[in-house]
Amino acid sequence: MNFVPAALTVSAAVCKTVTINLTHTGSLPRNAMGHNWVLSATENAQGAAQEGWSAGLENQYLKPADIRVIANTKIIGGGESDSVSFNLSDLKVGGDYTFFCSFVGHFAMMKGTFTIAE
Ligand SMILES: [Cu+2]
Repeated sequence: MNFVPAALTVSAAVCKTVTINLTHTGSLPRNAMGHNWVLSATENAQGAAQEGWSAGLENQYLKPADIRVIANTKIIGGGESDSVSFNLSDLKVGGDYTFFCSFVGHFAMMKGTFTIAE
């Protein structure tokens, strides 16, 4: 139960837009072992994840309109995929960002660093 790779680096000079393609390589359905990919500032990641648990699967385990969430895919189950695109111009080069899964209980293991280089 982890992201591969666990660290992502993008170049602000090269990329205006980033697209994340998330694939769930397991086999369990989304209600049992769903995963998503959520980006936030590192200082906001744990709060956004834990407060998302009560929002339920229908809200992708994220508080609706949570301003701490920069980008997210939906929750997917085994064999499924989803993508999300977002604009790098809203983010800071050298900023401290974390991506994580907001499915209940996954935050401790499912997270990684998102780095924006020059
Ligand atoms: Cu997960």
